[in-house]
Amino acid sequence: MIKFYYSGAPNPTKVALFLEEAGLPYEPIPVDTRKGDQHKPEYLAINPNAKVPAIVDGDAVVFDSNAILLYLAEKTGKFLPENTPKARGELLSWLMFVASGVGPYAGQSVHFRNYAPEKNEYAINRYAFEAQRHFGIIDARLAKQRYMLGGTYTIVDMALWGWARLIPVVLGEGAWDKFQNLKRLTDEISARPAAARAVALKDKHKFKTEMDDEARKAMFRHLTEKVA
Ligand SMILES: N[C@@H](CCC(=O)N[C@@H](CS)C(=O)NCC(=O)O)C(=O)O
Repeated sequence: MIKFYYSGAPNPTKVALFLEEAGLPYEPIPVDTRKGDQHKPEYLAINPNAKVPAIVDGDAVVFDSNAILLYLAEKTGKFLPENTPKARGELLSWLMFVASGVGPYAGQSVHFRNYAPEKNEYAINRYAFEAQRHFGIIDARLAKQRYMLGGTYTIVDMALWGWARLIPVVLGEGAWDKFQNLKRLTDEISARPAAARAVALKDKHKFKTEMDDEARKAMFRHLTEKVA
Protein backbone atom coordinates (compact mmCIF):
# COMPACT_ATOMS: atom_id res chain seq x y z
CA MET A 1 0.00 0.00 0.00
CA ILE A 2 1.22 3.52 -0.77
CA LYS A 3 2.53 5.37 2.27
CA PHE A 4 1.50 9.03 2.01
CA TYR A 5 3.44 11.52 4.16
CA TYR A 6 1.25 14.55 4.55
CA SER A 7 -0.02 17.57 6.44
CA GLY A 8 -3.04 19.79 5.73
CA ALA A 9 -0.93 22.26 3.68
CA PRO A 10 -1.60 22.95 -0.02
CA ASN A 11 1.06 20.72 -1.60
CA PRO A 12 0.08 17.53 0.27
CA THR A 13 -3.62 18.28 -0.27
CA LYS A 14 -3.32 18.14 -4.06
CA VAL A 15 -1.73 14.68 -3.79
CA ALA A 16 -4.50 13.62 -1.39
CA LEU A 17 -6.95 14.73 -4.09
CA PHE A 18 -5.35 12.42 -6.65
CA LEU A 19 -5.25 9.46 -4.26
CA GLU A 20 -8.92 9.97 -3.45
CA GLU A 21 -9.98 10.56 -7.06
CA ALA A 22 -8.14 7.46 -8.26
CA GLY A 23 -9.43 5.34 -5.37
CA LEU A 24 -5.92 4.14 -4.62
CA PRO A 25 -5.47 2.45 -1.25
CA TYR A 26 -3.01 4.44 0.87
CA GLU A 27 -1.79 4.81 4.42
CA PRO A 28 -1.72 8.47 5.51
CA ILE A 29 1.29 9.22 7.71
CA PRO A 30 1.18 12.66 9.36
CA VAL A 31 4.29 14.84 9.32
CA ASP A 32 3.72 17.68 11.77
CA THR A 33 5.89 20.42 10.27
CA ARG A 34 5.11 22.84 13.13
CA LYS A 35 6.69 20.33 15.50
CA GLY A 36 9.70 19.70 13.25
CA ASP A 37 8.85 16.15 12.08
CA GLN A 38 10.17 17.05 8.61
CA HIS A 39 13.73 17.25 9.99
CA LYS A 40 13.76 13.81 11.63
CA PRO A 41 16.38 11.50 10.09
CA GLU A 42 13.78 8.86 9.18
CA TYR A 43 11.80 11.43 7.18
CA LEU A 44 14.90 13.00 5.61
CA ALA A 45 15.74 9.53 4.26
CA ILE A 46 12.47 9.78 2.29
CA ASN A 47 12.55 13.47 1.41
CA PRO A 48 15.97 15.11 1.83
CA ASN A 49 14.26 18.46 1.16
CA ALA A 50 12.43 18.23 4.52
CA LYS A 51 9.01 19.19 3.14
CA VAL A 52 5.68 17.46 2.63
CA PRO A 53 4.37 15.62 0.66
CA ALA A 54 6.24 12.43 -0.15
CA ILE A 55 5.12 8.90 -0.97
CA VAL A 56 6.67 5.47 -0.67
CA ASP A 57 5.23 2.97 -3.14
CA GLY A 58 7.05 -0.34 -2.83
CA ASP A 59 10.66 0.46 -3.65
CA ALA A 60 9.72 3.80 -5.29
CA VAL A 61 10.22 6.90 -3.17
CA VAL A 62 8.79 10.10 -4.66
CA PHE A 63 8.82 13.61 -3.22
CA ASP A 64 7.65 17.00 -4.52
CA SER A 65 3.90 17.27 -5.07
CA ASN A 66 3.92 17.70 -8.84
CA ALA A 67 6.40 14.85 -9.33
CA ILE A 68 4.10 12.66 -7.23
CA LEU A 69 1.07 13.67 -9.31
CA LEU A 70 2.90 12.77 -12.52
CA TYR A 71 4.21 9.51 -11.05
CA LEU A 72 0.74 8.42 -9.89
CA ALA A 73 -0.93 9.50 -13.13
CA GLU A 74 1.58 7.57 -15.22
CA LYS A 75 1.37 4.55 -12.94
CA THR A 76 -2.43 4.37 -13.07
CA GLY A 77 -3.01 5.87 -16.52
CA LYS A 78 -5.55 8.21 -14.91
CA PHE A 79 -6.11 11.98 -15.15
CA LEU A 80 -3.77 12.40 -18.12
CA PRO A 81 -4.48 13.95 -21.52
CA GLU A 82 -4.24 11.84 -24.66
CA ASN A 83 -0.83 10.31 -25.31
CA THR A 84 0.45 12.49 -28.17
CA PRO A 85 3.57 14.67 -28.22
CA LYS A 86 1.33 17.75 -28.52
CA ALA A 87 -0.83 16.87 -25.51
CA ARG A 88 2.17 15.73 -23.47
CA GLY A 89 4.01 18.98 -24.23
CA GLU A 90 1.01 20.93 -22.97
CA LEU A 91 0.75 18.74 -19.86
CA LEU A 92 4.40 19.23 -18.96
CA SER A 93 4.34 22.97 -19.64
CA TRP A 94 1.35 23.66 -17.41
CA LEU A 95 2.36 21.23 -14.70
CA MET A 96 5.80 22.85 -14.47
CA PHE A 97 4.21 26.30 -14.60
CA VAL A 98 2.18 25.41 -11.52
CA ALA A 99 5.23 23.78 -9.87
CA SER A 100 7.72 26.57 -10.50
CA GLY A 101 5.42 29.61 -10.69
CA VAL A 102 2.06 29.31 -8.96
CA GLY A 103 3.19 27.28 -5.94
CA PRO A 104 6.42 29.05 -4.93
CA TYR A 105 5.13 32.58 -5.53
CA ALA A 106 1.81 31.94 -3.79
CA GLY A 107 3.72 30.37 -0.88
CA GLN A 108 6.07 33.34 -0.55
CA SER A 109 3.13 35.74 -0.81
CA VAL A 110 1.51 33.99 2.17
CA HIS A 111 4.81 34.04 4.04
CA PHE A 112 5.52 37.76 3.64
CA ARG A 113 1.89 38.74 4.30
CA ASN A 114 1.44 36.61 7.41
CA TYR A 115 4.66 35.30 8.89
CA ALA A 116 7.63 37.60 8.18
CA PRO A 117 8.70 39.28 11.44
CA GLU A 118 8.77 42.72 9.76
CA LYS A 119 6.32 44.12 7.23
CA ASN A 120 8.43 44.36 4.08
CA GLU A 121 6.27 46.22 1.55
CA TYR A 122 8.66 45.46 -1.30
CA ALA A 123 8.55 41.67 -0.70
CA ILE A 124 4.80 41.66 -0.07
CA ASN A 125 4.14 43.50 -3.31
CA ARG A 126 6.62 41.50 -5.40
CA TYR A 127 5.18 38.11 -4.44
CA ALA A 128 1.56 39.25 -4.55
CA PHE A 129 2.19 40.79 -7.98
CA GLU A 130 3.72 37.60 -9.36
CA ALA A 131 1.08 35.34 -7.77
CA GLN A 132 -1.65 37.55 -9.21
CA ARG A 133 0.06 37.53 -12.62
CA HIS A 134 0.26 33.71 -12.62
CA PHE A 135 -3.38 33.31 -11.59
CA GLY A 136 -4.32 35.87 -14.26
CA ILE A 137 -2.64 33.78 -16.99
CA ILE A 138 -4.58 30.74 -15.81
CA ASP A 139 -7.84 32.67 -15.58
CA ALA A 140 -7.50 33.84 -19.20
CA ARG A 141 -6.92 30.25 -20.29
CA LEU A 142 -9.95 29.04 -18.36
CA ALA A 143 -12.10 31.68 -20.05
CA LYS A 144 -11.73 29.59 -23.22
CA GLN A 145 -11.89 26.04 -21.93
CA ARG A 146 -13.33 24.06 -19.03
CA TYR A 147 -10.08 22.56 -17.72
CA MET A 148 -6.41 23.50 -17.95
CA LEU A 149 -5.76 21.02 -20.77
CA GLY A 150 -9.08 21.40 -22.58
CA GLY A 151 -12.13 19.24 -21.99
CA THR A 152 -10.58 16.69 -19.63
CA TYR A 153 -9.95 16.92 -15.85
CA THR A 154 -6.24 16.15 -15.33
CA ILE A 155 -3.43 16.37 -12.80
CA VAL A 156 -2.79 19.97 -13.90
CA ASP A 157 -6.21 20.95 -12.52
CA MET A 158 -5.44 19.05 -9.30
CA ALA A 159 -2.05 20.76 -8.92
CA LEU A 160 -3.67 24.14 -9.49
CA TRP A 161 -6.58 23.48 -7.10
CA GLY A 162 -4.14 22.88 -4.22
CA TRP A 163 -3.19 26.57 -4.29
CA ALA A 164 -6.19 28.21 -5.99
CA ARG A 165 -8.55 27.27 -3.16
CA LEU A 166 -6.41 29.50 -0.93
CA ILE A 167 -6.47 32.60 -3.17
CA PRO A 168 -7.92 34.85 -0.41
CA VAL A 169 -5.01 33.81 1.86
CA VAL A 170 -2.48 34.39 -0.92
CA LEU A 171 -3.84 37.73 -2.20
CA GLY A 172 -6.32 38.94 0.41
CA GLU A 173 -10.09 39.02 0.73
CA GLY A 174 -11.87 40.06 -2.45
CA ALA A 175 -9.17 38.62 -4.71
CA TRP A 176 -11.61 36.13 -6.26
CA ASP A 177 -13.31 39.02 -8.09
CA LYS A 178 -10.35 39.11 -10.49
CA PHE A 179 -10.42 35.39 -11.31
CA GLN A 180 -13.98 34.36 -12.09
CA ASN A 181 -12.99 31.56 -14.51
CA LEU A 182 -10.50 30.10 -12.07
CA LYS A 183 -13.13 30.38 -9.34
CA ARG A 184 -15.53 28.38 -11.50
CA LEU A 185 -12.97 25.55 -11.84
CA THR A 186 -11.87 25.70 -8.19
CA ASP A 187 -15.49 25.53 -7.00
CA GLU A 188 -16.20 22.65 -9.37
CA ILE A 189 -13.26 20.63 -8.02
CA SER A 190 -13.99 21.53 -4.37
CA ALA A 191 -17.53 20.19 -4.82
CA ARG A 192 -16.22 16.74 -5.82
CA PRO A 193 -16.52 14.12 -3.04
CA ALA A 194 -12.83 13.23 -3.49
CA ALA A 195 -11.86 16.85 -2.78
CA ALA A 196 -13.95 16.89 0.40
CA ARG A 197 -12.16 13.71 1.54
CA ALA A 198 -8.74 15.19 0.63
CA VAL A 199 -9.43 18.33 2.67
CA ALA A 200 -10.80 16.29 5.60
CA LEU A 201 -7.62 14.18 5.79
CA LYS A 202 -5.95 16.78 8.02
CA ASP A 203 -8.62 16.12 10.68
CA LYS A 204 -7.54 12.49 11.01
CA HIS A 205 -4.57 13.69 13.04
CA LYS A 206 -4.24 16.45 15.61
CA PHE A 207 -1.71 18.68 13.83
CA LYS A 208 -0.22 21.54 15.79
CA THR A 209 -1.92 24.80 14.77
CA GLU A 210 0.00 27.42 16.79
CA MET A 211 2.71 29.36 14.96
CA ASP A 212 4.82 29.72 18.10
CA ASP A 213 8.60 29.64 18.67
CA GLU A 214 8.77 25.86 18.20
CA ALA A 215 6.93 26.13 14.87
CA ARG A 216 9.01 29.09 13.66
CA LYS A 217 12.21 27.24 14.58
CA ALA A 218 11.08 24.20 12.56
CA MET A 219 9.72 26.01 9.52
CA PHE A 220 11.71 29.26 9.25
CA ARG A 221 15.24 28.11 9.95
CA HIS A 222 16.72 31.25 8.39
CA LEU A 223 15.57 33.13 11.52
CA THR A 224 18.42 31.53 13.45
CA GLU A 225 21.01 31.17 10.69
CA LYS A 226 22.28 34.21 8.84
CA VAL A 227 23.71 33.33 5.42
CA ALA A 228 23.65 36.71 3.67
N1 LIG B 1 8.12 21.85 -4.10
C1 LIG B 1 7.56 21.17 -2.98
C2 LIG B 1 7.27 22.15 -1.89
C3 LIG B 1 6.79 21.45 -0.64
C4 LIG B 1 6.47 22.42 0.49
O1 LIG B 1 6.89 23.59 0.47
N2 LIG B 1 5.74 21.93 1.47
C5 LIG B 1 5.36 22.71 2.61
C6 LIG B 1 3.88 22.51 2.89
S1 LIG B 1 2.90 23.10 1.53
C7 LIG B 1 6.17 22.26 3.82
O2 LIG B 1 6.49 21.08 3.94
N3 LIG B 1 6.51 23.19 4.72
C8 LIG B 1 7.24 22.86 5.91
C9 LIG B 1 8.58 23.56 5.99
O3 LIG B 1 8.87 24.40 5.12
O4 LIG B 1 9.32 23.29 6.94
C10 LIG B 1 6.29 20.40 -3.40
O5 LIG B 1 5.61 20.84 -4.32
O6 LIG B 1 6.01 19.37 -2.78
